[in-house]
Amino acid sequence: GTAQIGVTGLAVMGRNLARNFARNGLTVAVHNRTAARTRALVEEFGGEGAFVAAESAQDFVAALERPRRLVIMVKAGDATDAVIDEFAPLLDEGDVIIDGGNAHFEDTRRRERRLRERGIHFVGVGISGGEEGALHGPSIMPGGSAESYASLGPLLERIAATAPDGTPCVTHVGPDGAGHFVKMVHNGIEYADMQLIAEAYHLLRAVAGYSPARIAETFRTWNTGRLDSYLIEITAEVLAQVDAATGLPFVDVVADRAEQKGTGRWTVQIALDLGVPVSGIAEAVFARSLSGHAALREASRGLPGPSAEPLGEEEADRFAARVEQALYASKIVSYTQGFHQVQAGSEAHGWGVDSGAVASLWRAGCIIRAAFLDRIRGAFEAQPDLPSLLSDKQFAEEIGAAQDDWREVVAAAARKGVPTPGFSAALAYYDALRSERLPAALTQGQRDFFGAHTYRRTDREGAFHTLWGGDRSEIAAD
Ligand code: 2AM
Repeated sequence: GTAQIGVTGLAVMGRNLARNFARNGLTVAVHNRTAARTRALVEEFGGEGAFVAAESAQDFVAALERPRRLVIMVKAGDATDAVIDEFAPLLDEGDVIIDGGNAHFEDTRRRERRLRERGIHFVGVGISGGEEGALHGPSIMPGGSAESYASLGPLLERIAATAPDGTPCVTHVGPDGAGHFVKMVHNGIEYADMQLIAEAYHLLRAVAGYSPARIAETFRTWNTGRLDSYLIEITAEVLAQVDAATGLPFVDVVADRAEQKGTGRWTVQIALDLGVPVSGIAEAVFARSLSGHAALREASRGLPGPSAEPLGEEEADRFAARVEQALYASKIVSYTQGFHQVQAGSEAHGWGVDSGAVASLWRAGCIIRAAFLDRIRGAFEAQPDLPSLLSDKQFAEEIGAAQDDWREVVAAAARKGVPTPGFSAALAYYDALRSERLPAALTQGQRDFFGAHTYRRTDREGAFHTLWGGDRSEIAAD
């Protein structure tokens, strides 16, 4: 075969990825269960580059140069296993199967183990950037063996997004499921970013009394500063949109029930297993879930709240500036939590993930791309063992400068009855981390009281138990 890479599964993501490879000078074998899609791709886009259309699995495999590199782009789950089962018997030792779907990293680990026994490399790759990214340059998060990356990496570099400094947004993240894990956390951070932006909008609307068009302008201004990011940019577009049918702002005619496909939920589930406090991501997942509980919301509509008079013009503008501070500070916390989870996953699985490299490949192509990520990359580069983003001098200074306004905004939200679970959780995380003493000491006392769970002391080594039901003296417990 002559094709350097093959793509099977030619729905829009697979088709765009195949076109991206071809447009960048690679010969691409294309295949789909239903051959009509393969034919359609070549008919419509055949002029963009060198495609080899294969109708059967055998033809597809035969079209690939060795070691074969075959990208699976089907819906994550059973379909992935079905396609692996179809192709694996046709492959040889040293061939590489690449799963570009949104697989759960534990599935990727299982598939990698199974295929490794047969000498086949299995590379789970997180791909972010949606349809447009797949075509014009996504952010690519490959896991799998370092050996497979040696041959695959140069091909991925050709199609990846390019960061402002010219670096392609692809790096070998780590072995087996590391790529899909990092993609999962990316999506969790995306949920948190979106929630924080939604809260900023809600506050500007309900507290400052701004119109959607005015808020669009505000976001456009913010997008020229430290919040410069894809999500802020598209938020301005969405807020400026006017519904053609009614002439109303688009946001006012869209049903306020947020949906989800599950990667945010996975992030939180895994975080719970790892014991990582990703409260911002969790609040974002819960906020979407709450919005969808129509009956519960309907039944609660009559509950009392504060009076909702918007601020005067001048006060409103001052408040808007404070919201920018609160948004930025909360965003720093979201990323602090997300990178904590990346490191916790890396340690649990022995992946050796480099946080700076992860920040680097999120700088372009993906949904959370932002100027901010280059600063995170810089922070980890300057200090690779940075215990937390909040320990970085610059971020600590910025969040310190924002904290007064941040508190004002959270307080105003509470007074005005605007729900800000993201801002509030982020502030609580910040305050908890900087606290000298936490009430966890009291929690330990309670646990010892009802369950003899024991506690440790600040002044002596060892575990202790107080005889709560007896004379309340303390005994050594180990
Ligand atoms: P299809 O065009 O034959 O339906 C998204 O659904 C993509 O995944 C489509 O290209 C689809 O192929 C493919 N797909 C879904 N389930 C599949 C399976 N079990 N085996 C092979 N391809 C599958």
